Amino acid sequence: MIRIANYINGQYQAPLTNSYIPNYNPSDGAIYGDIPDSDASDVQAAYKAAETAFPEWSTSTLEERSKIMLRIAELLDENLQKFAEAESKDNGKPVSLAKVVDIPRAASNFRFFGNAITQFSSESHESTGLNAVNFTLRQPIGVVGCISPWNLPLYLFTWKIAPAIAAGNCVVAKPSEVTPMTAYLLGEICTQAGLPEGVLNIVHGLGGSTGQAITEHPKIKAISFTGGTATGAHIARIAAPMFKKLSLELGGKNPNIIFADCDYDDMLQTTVRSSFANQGQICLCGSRIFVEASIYEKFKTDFVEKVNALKVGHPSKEDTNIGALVSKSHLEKVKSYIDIAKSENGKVLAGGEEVTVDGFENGYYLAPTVIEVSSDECRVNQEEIFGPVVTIMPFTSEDEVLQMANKVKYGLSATLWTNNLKRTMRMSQSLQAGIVWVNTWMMRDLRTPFGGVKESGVGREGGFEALRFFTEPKNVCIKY
Ligand code: TXE
Repeated sequence: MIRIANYINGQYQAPLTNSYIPNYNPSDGAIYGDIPDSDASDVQAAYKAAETAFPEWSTSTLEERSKIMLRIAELLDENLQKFAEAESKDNGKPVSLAKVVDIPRAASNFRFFGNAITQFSSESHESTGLNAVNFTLRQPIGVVGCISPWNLPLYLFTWKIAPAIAAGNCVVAKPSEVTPMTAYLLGEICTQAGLPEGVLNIVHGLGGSTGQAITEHPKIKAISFTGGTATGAHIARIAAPMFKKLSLELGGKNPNIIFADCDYDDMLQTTVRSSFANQGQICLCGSRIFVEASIYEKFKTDFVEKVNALKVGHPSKEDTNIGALVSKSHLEKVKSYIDIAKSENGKVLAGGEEVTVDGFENGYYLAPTVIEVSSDECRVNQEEIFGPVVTIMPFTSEDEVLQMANKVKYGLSATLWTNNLKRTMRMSQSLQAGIVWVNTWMMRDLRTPFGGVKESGVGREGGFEALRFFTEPKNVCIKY
């Protein structure tokens, strides 16, 4: 049993509540540790540490901040295996995936923002004829709150923390209670890298108590949140009357639009990945696949064959493509959508069933599932399932598919497969999404703005957008 602790003021500390919640291993369904069930008193202790650290950290040189952040990145790289195994055990994802995606990306987040802060600049405006010059000071906000989800635990946790501290803020952060382990391990790395006490404080606990206390804290002036849309709306309701800065990265129901003129093999291979990577538990997964009618039957056959060849297995096995879903309750939710699909005349072409993995019979495994739907308006095509379930249906014209693609409440990302340049431009302009990938999926350049429209969120993370979010612009006008 592993008992984890909060990381406050550079020290690991038991929660003031002295209360704990169990932590499950999704690959076998067993409890393997427990985590602090922190409340507002723990959040207050974290806030105090952050407040105390702020004057010094916010006036430290960019070189000092950058050096520490690059060291954190290096230490994450050096501890790749340990972190990847911890992530896999907590989340159910294949260790092989955590080793090439989650942990390297967490290191990149620190490396990227450690460098970006040295290049961050602000505008100046000479007011000619008025003998005045205006410039913008970009000052850190103070103490900020970062709340992250369970699907890409350390990856998304550090995607918020790194720009926040690079910009000179001090942080009270909460990882998901479902996947707290790598955030816990990060504390030790930060201490080793020389991050001053109190700059980053990590409080573990449930959303409704710990997360709520961060959101409600009157002196935590900004909240960066990634998670479900309903939770995002709840946080927005609390934060709005307190005039907090808010960055919300929420759910998605992303279209994957395939035209007959695409590079077929590349499309097919990438579509398997964009459908089922991380057990389909990525907000960017292309869960609605629209295929041009002329290649629909061929695609259907080839896709189903490839999906059936994916190996569902224990996350520690090298040949596992699909690991376990994150929790029992999430597995039940995803399965319920398969039943909904059937009741709406959806045809299950692949998967649709739980999988029993030998020796791990209580794990949360589900076969990658492909559902052919007859209408884009059915629930499985409209609601976020967030698991290894995709729908497919044909389309006949660009206008038709554009309408269907946009006819959901979400607008995070869209993928387009075509070699027609004019169509690429037309569609990119008209798709209601924060990110459009053309002939690729989830190719990330950390300088680009990242986020969604409609109910997929508010604000953008990434690059200078994140540094802008975590700073307050102040106009200084000097008359000379
Ligand atoms: O997320 P929650 P859940 C979607 C996906 C999933 C659904 C619900 O559809 O099925 O959301 O997942 C914290 N105040 N995504 O329930 O609850 C919580 O502790 C403050 C999309 O796991 O939104 C955790 O740290 N914080 C998504 C974080 O919010 C609160 C990734 C996210 O949890 C809180 C994950 C509160 N009142 C799920 N309640 C994406 N966009 O990538 C909860 N939290």
